[in-house]
Formats: sequence, C-alpha cells, structure tokens
Amino acid sequence: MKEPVRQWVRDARRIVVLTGAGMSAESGVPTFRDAQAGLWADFRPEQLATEEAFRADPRRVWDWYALRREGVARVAPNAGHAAIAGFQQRHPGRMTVVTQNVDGLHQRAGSPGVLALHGNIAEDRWLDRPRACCNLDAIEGGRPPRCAVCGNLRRPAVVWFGEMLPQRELAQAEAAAAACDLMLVVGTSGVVYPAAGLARATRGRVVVVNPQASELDDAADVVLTGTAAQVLPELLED
Ligand code: BV8
Repeated sequence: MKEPVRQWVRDARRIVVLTGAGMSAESGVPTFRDAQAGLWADFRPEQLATEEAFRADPRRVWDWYALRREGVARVAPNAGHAAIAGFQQRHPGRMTVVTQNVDGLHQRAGSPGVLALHGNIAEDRWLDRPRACCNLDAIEGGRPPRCAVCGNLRRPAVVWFGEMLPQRELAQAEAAAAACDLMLVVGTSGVVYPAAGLARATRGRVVVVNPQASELDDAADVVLTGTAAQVLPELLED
C-alpha cells in the first residue's frame, strides 16, 4: 500500500502531518501508553497532567515533569523527524507539522512552523496570573520554584487535561487541516481531543502510520502498519 501513498505525497499541494507520542518512541521518549515508572507507576498520565493534581501535590507533578524533561534533553530526533524536516526543506510551504508532543523534537530536527498544540515541556510559566511581585529574578528555588513574595508557583508550559489549547496554534491547525489534500497521522492513539478531531475534520485523504491499531483507523483511507522512523523516510523521499 505504500506505493499509492507515495504517489499521493508527490501529487499533494498541501500536506498536514499530525503526530503523537509514537513519533518520538524510536528516539527513546516513552509514549503515554507505556507504563509509568518509579514514583509515578500508580498514576495514569491523564491523572498527573492536570491543574488539580499539581495543586494537590506540586512536588510530585513537578518531579514527574523534571524527569521527562531530563529524558527529552538526553535524546535526539529520529529518522522520521528528519524525513519530515527534509521534505519541508525540499518543498517549502507544502507541509505543515501539527504535533501533540511537548518534546520539541520536530523543531530540533529543523521543521519550520511547527504547531505545538499541547505546549513545550522545556518552558515554564506562572500557575496563577502573575502579580507585580512575580518576577523571575525574585524566585525562591524549590520543586517547584515559587515567587518569594506571594508564593505563586512555576508550572510547566504545557496544556493540561481540561485546559484550553493555545488558540493561535489551534486555529492555524484547523485551517491547515481544512486546506490540505493529504493528512499523515503518525504515532497517535487518537484518543485525545481536540487534536484527534483534526483527522476527522479534514477533507483530504488520511493515511495512518502506526504499528498498532488506533482510534483513527476508521477515519483513514489507508493504514500503514509500521513505525515512524521506518515508514516516513520511504514515503517522503523524492
Ligand atoms: C480541552 C500535554 C476544553 C501535557 C496533553 C471529546 C471527547 C472526549 C474527551 C474530550 C473531548 N474534548 C475534550 C475532552 C477531554 C480531553 C480528552 O481528550 N480526554 C481524553 C483522554 C479522552 N481533552 C482535553 O482536556 C483538552 N482540553 O478539551 O479543553 C476546554 C474548553 C473550554 C474551556 C476549558 C477547557 C486538552 C488535551 C491536552 C492534554 N495534554 N499533553 C503533557 O504532555 O504532560 S495530551 C497528551 O496525551 C499528549 O500530548 C497526547 O495528546 C496524548 C497522548 O496521546 P498520543 O500522543 O496519541 O500517545 P499515546 O501514548 O496515547 O499513543 C501512542 C501511539 O503511538 C500508539 O497508538 C502506539 O501504537 C503508537 N506508536 C508506538 N510506537 C510507535 C508508534 N507509532 C509510530 N512509530 C512508533 N515507533
């Protein structure tokens, strides 16, 4: 089935690549489906990645993100990330990357204009609306760091469950999905919305790349059973 998809790639004027945690699995970043380790073994990611969980136990959630940050800093983009960035360099303006991943690996692979719907794990922001006292050079260290005056906590600049996505990125992703004639859906279980909804909203052809069955297989014209680093170089090389 790869051959017709390669032809679709060649013929497509506008391509969207929608990626999830599986895109980074071969770089060594655990997916959300992968079992949690250590102190977090008893928690599902959806339980930790919420404002409630952070307010209930800031240190537990902060440490979980610190562990993930260290993991992401230690790894490198894989051949799948490189194939996407390479295609974008060879065909400027034809491909838009929309990612659920907070690891920054598409950006590190050289992909321009990545729409990161769920934020960036390498950045922090204030938990509550900052007051005049909340400035970065008056921070009290700790896990998490806090404002030395009012105690406002620092939190990872990611989108937690129950939180709105960044409106600019979401609007641009919805526009790209509506305008594309081909959407490659790579390494996502397709359970988290509104991201997964993009694959159902597009009028373009949808191709799923995943070694396992996903919630978006029914929305696909073709399902390619394989991994991101194996399949994408074959699909995207000229
Ligand atoms: C919101 C950042 C509203 C944090 C994340 C409609 C229906 C049902 C539920 C909802 C709905 N609308 C909203 C909801 C609620 C919720 C939701 O979707 N819940 C799910 C669990 C049912 N959505 C939200 O809360 C969103 N916000 O709706 O706000 C609102 C409106 C008004 C006012 C206020 C609020 C926010 C969602 C974003 C949450 N943040 N991440 C962090 O990272 O810590 S989501 C996080 O989980 C990831 O970013 C990603 O999106 C998701 C994990 O999914 P995947 O990436 O797909 O990864 P997964 O591990 O599941 O699967 C990996 C896949 O890869 C597998 O299929 C596997 O087979 C495959 N694979 C493995 N290896 C490879 C591979 N593929 C290729 N190659 C390989 N080598």
